[in-house]
Amino acid sequence: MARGRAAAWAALGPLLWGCALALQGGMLYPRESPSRERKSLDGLWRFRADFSDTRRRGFEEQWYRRPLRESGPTLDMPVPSSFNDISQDWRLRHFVGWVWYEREVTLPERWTQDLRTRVVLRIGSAHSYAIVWVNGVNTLEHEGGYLPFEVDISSLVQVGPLSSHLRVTIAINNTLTPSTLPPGTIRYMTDASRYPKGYFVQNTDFDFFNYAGLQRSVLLYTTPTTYIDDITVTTGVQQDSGLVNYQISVKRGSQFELEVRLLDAENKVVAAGTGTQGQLKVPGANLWWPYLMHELPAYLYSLEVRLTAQTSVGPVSDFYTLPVGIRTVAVTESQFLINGKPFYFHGVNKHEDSDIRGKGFDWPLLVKDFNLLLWLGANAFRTSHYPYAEEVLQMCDRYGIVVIDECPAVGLVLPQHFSNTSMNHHMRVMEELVRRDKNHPAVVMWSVANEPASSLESAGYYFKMVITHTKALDPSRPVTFVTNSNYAADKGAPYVDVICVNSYYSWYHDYGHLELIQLQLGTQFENWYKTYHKPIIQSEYGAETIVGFHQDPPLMFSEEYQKALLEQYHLGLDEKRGKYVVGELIWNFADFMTNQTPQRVLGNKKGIFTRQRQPKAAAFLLRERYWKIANETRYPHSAAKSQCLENSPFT
Ligand code: BDP
Repeated sequence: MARGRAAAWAALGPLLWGCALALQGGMLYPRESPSRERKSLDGLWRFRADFSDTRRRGFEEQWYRRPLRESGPTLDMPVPSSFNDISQDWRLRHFVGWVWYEREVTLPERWTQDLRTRVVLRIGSAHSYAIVWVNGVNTLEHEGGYLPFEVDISSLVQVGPLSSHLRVTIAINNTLTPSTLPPGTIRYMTDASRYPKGYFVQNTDFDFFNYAGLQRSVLLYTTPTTYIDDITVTTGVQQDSGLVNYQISVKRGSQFELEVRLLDAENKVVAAGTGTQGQLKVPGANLWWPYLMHELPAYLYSLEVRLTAQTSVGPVSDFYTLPVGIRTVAVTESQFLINGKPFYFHGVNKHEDSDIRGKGFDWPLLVKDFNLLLWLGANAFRTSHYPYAEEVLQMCDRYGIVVIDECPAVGLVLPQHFSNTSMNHHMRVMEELVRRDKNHPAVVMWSVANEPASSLESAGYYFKMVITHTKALDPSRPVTFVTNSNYAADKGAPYVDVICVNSYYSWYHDYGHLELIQLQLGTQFENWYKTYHKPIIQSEYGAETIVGFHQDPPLMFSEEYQKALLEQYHLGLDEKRGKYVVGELIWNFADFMTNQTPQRVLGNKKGIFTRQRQPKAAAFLLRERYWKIANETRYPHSAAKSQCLENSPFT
């Protein structure tokens, strides 16, 4: 069985994709090209939270009909950012309900006058339900944070000489319900002696703060009216040739021609083709490798697609360039293979989280985090527990950092979270995720959930369906979910390709008893492996640590305890590394904000870096280990020798 799985993904890779998305249209990253322009709407937006009892005053008074400042006071709100930590008003920090954003913008004349131009409004993410109006006209609704959505607004802006002024209004509701991802519940507190009338709280079962708002870039971009709507690339390797299979979808045109060229990193054309689908062969291809196995930056080709079409308003051309990494991914009974070589994940779990901007995308933070990942010798991370910004994955493609791409299914702990309504929404989110991230070579596996109650009877069918659907969407990558259930009770594990297991020995159990870790970890691994014969990743382990707390012999919460706990885990991991354990991802890269509870001191402190990205003692320990593993697992052809810890440019 395991060999069959490996054979399916190795070598050639799938020629074409198995299953059409139920979603309409592609979601190509908006890139500039000779035929496409971009206009960023990032910066200051007008903002108001609807504090009315029902939270519906904005709809009753139709705030979208006029400039927001005319219906009441507004705040300045930076985009991208979460709205929660920006103001000094504690009510806004905890706000649950509708918030309103507005931005006015002037368009270049050619966008509004040239009928061969298509104008698109794209929202990088809006957590969690969004309604969008353009000049007061309802144009789009979208459910789910963390993924982009867009709308063609040409007909709204190409209406007359004065149409270049645009008012974009976005209402966003951060309420989580049993059928959203992640799920949550609103609880009304009805004891009048303790709570005022109508008082409610948002309950969730996940361990990060539910930051919300326009947390990623908003922009306008153009394409011609007949345009390249989507490109799907899969890659394979045949002897020393790289294979690039492409499939292109064109919208709003039947009379068109497509030319495709593959350029190497020096901009030399190495292969070419025509038409909506085909295979390009690259003799002596440079493969995309994780950076510690080869070199930095990782090798990327560019797929240039050129469309020429005849339309009723004349000829149009469209150009789009997609970075392509040629690589294969396969899983055997005990290994995770990249380009046919065993790959060991030594990395981290992250969060999109920082002071003040919450989950707002931030370039300085992104680059700092990547510098820290290289310093650490981390070759992989999981996007715990939701899809990260596209710019993050682009960095991973360039840096050769491997990604387990997770959807926001975290906190599925009640039977109703496994209902048909939830399942349909979950499948749709996977469609949106695969549609957005399918072309990133760095993404080597999908994770459909984190720590669901997978021992519930209904979880079996649920995960069978969600995983089967994801595999049909993308037959080129393995699929998993991250479990903390007992190996014998887990109903979803039969359907995953890799067992990803979280455990917190000597933290949430047997507090302080570090001496038990090796035994318990060994038992955990043996149990899972003998039951499933699948490779295993230790997808979380760690200890809460307050920076600057010292205690020797180690006690919980001290830096010494975090180090000692990690050391015990590493001994247990080393027992099975090279056998069937194929990875370890520390929880967590950095401290991050959570809900307020007596268990959390200004957030979760299991980071090896603080929230301000300064190292705790454990960071140095992990760094020694990761570089040691990198040096042991490096392949002879690798040019990465200069990156060993001693000679590293980062030491
Ligand atoms: C794990 C969860 C993660 C938590 C972590 C912890 O997957 O989201 O933050 O525990 O408790 O169970 O620190």
